[in-house]
Amino acid sequence: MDAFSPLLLVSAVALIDADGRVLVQQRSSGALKGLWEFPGGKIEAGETPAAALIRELREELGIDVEAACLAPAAFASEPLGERHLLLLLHVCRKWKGLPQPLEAAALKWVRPVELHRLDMPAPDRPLIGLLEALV
Ligand code: 9L3
Ligand code: MG
Repeated sequence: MDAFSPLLLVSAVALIDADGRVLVQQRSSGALKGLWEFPGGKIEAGETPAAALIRELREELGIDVEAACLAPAAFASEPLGERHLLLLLHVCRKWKGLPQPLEAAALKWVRPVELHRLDMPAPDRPLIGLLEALV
């Protein structure tokens, strides 16, 4: 990994419920298996961050969100394995459907302060403080 490694753009969301808890999902395979992350995924060529997230949330959780409900909140730029990842975090308080672990090993709703105790991918970790301040 050096300064010229390709930058991987990833869009993610902190879904926040009525009790101020945040949804995290546990990755089920690959190098990050077992880690708890904010749901989302790679932004494909030609997609906006919001469009990528709307697609990913259907695929991963079976829920529908509207672009207007996705507020960009923060970003983290961190090395991850051989790549450098730019994680664009949104917050969302309104969606349709009940989140299900369609791709994840498990889902859980946690208070922002509890995120510190979870094993999260490097790019997700710097965003915990923001959620504590926001929720
Ligand atoms: N990633 C890290 N934190 C996140 C998300 C959604 C993704 N909150 C990392 C894991 C993969 C890469 O970004 O290395 C692409 O994500 P995905 O498309 O495999 O979910
Ligand atoms: Mg994903």
